[in-house]
Amino acid sequence: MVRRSLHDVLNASRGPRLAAVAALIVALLAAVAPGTADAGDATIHMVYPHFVPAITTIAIGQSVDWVNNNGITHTSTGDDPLDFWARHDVPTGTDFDLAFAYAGSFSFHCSIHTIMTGTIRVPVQVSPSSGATGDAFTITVRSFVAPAGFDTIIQIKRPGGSWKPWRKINGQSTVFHPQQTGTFHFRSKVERITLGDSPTSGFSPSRAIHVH
Ligand SMILES: [Cu+2]
Repeated sequence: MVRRSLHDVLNASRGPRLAAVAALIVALLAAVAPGTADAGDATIHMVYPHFVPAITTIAIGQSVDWVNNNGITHTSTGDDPLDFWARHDVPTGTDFDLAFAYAGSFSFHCSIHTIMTGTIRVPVQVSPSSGATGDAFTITVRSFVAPAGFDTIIQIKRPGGSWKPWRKINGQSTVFHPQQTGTFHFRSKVERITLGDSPTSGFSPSRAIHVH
């Protein structure tokens, strides 16, 4: 009966039916588009004694979803002393979604099974990626909406040189005007300015600009 009715439907009015199917597909795609679902931009499975994967790379402003189907409770806890995020218990069958507004490297662990460790890596962004001396290159280190209480420390590696301190900012981005040709690299980390010992994250993955 099911097969026959489907056959009848397909032969009854092919044009309108195909349009309806196309509309349904569009609706389904919209339902699973990034940002509309509960799932994050990247998924970390909590599987004792590991976070899988152990290292996750996302863009500034994207989110990570810790998913636990392991049969036991785990936690997602930002490492001391930065404490970028507090312990969050994730019972089996549940998940925990967290957005990262800053570039940097953020290590975490399970507070229940401390051998479970992982890292979220958020690269700096550079735009454009190539240009001429004197051009304006924008180095972006955080999203528009970001938790307060953090500065961003930016380092630069000039052509032929090593990593050197460059700028400390509390905004989204800063502009670089190269005075020489070659490849320049940038990386950054956050500093928690509200704590006395000013703990920092690890440095972000770096990004390069090519000046000709
Ligand atoms: Cu655990």
